[in-house]
Amino acid sequence: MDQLTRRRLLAGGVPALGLGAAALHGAIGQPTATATAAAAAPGRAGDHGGGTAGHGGHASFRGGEVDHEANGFDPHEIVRDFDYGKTSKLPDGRTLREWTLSASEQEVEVAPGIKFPAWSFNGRIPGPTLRATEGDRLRIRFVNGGRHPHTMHFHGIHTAAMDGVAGLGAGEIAPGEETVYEFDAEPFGLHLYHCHVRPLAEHIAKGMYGTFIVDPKAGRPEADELVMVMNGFDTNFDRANEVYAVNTIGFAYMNRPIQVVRDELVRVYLVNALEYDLINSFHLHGNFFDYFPTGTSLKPTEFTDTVMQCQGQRGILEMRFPHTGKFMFHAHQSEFAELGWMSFFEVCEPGNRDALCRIEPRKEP
Ligand SMILES: [Cu+2]
Repeated sequence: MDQLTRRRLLAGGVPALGLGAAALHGAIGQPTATATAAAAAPGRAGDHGGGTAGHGGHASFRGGEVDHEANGFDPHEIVRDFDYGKTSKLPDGRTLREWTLSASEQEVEVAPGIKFPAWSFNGRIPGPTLRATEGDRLRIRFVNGGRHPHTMHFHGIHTAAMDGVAGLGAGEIAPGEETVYEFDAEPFGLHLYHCHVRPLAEHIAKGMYGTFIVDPKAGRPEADELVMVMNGFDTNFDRANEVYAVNTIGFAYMNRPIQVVRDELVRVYLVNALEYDLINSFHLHGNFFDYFPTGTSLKPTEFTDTVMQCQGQRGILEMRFPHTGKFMFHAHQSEFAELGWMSFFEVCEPGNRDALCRIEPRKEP
């Protein structure tokens, strides 16, 4: 099994991944993963070897684009998609927010031609970004539409019965079964949820995680808000990742940058959902940012251009770009960057948002 490692893939050019992964899937009898990149573009191996930026600042594993429509989700929409749930008022005046999340199984093209047999919440990876205000009552109906037991384990403060782990409360939710998790939104900050069924790393690495934001009661300053979940995919099931990304699709924001406006406050909710690698990081070019670890304080602890996060760690970044143009952000682990975790901000002139910067629509509460 050691004839195909990601380090050999890097050394030999990433396009080998397609064929290699397919061969391995056959060899070890893994389910439906397929990889068609090499077949789709024969003889071009090495054109974009290593997945680094090519002509015009584009990058990919071997050229081509991921079919977001076939995947059922688009990282360019996920990055500004916040789900406030269905809201109503409780007798005590508090806000009740309700969601339904379903676990399912689907094939996801995580890089051009590289398909991964994923498990997901609501058909997308990362799952919906659930957002509430400190003190709200939250009610999450979880339906297991997959073929394996799953749970939803939320970070935050709640009772043991609502912790979403085996043996407590509803425990593991069997295929076809459902449960309701209910608790208060506390503390304010940037949290996450994920499946907590063993083998834990596999359930998470399959794609069963999402962002959970609890806003402070007084809110945060107005900003262009982005959610970025750093993740990776072990496409040959050797407990090492072959593809790295923010919001699942390698190089998605290299090929189509995230557009922001000069001098406008940009706030990034950064979550590390990566498995198999202990540390991930976020490095910004041409600028610095304030960093709020776990988002639980309104005072930043650091003014920097690089933060690292271990598994499950997260934090809020706030920045303003003084200069227009394209600025990279990527993992400072160069190996991760070359395997997909490399992106661009494109900073546009204020007032020319429509002409120079087509900003994706935001979902309002
Ligand atoms: Cu699971």
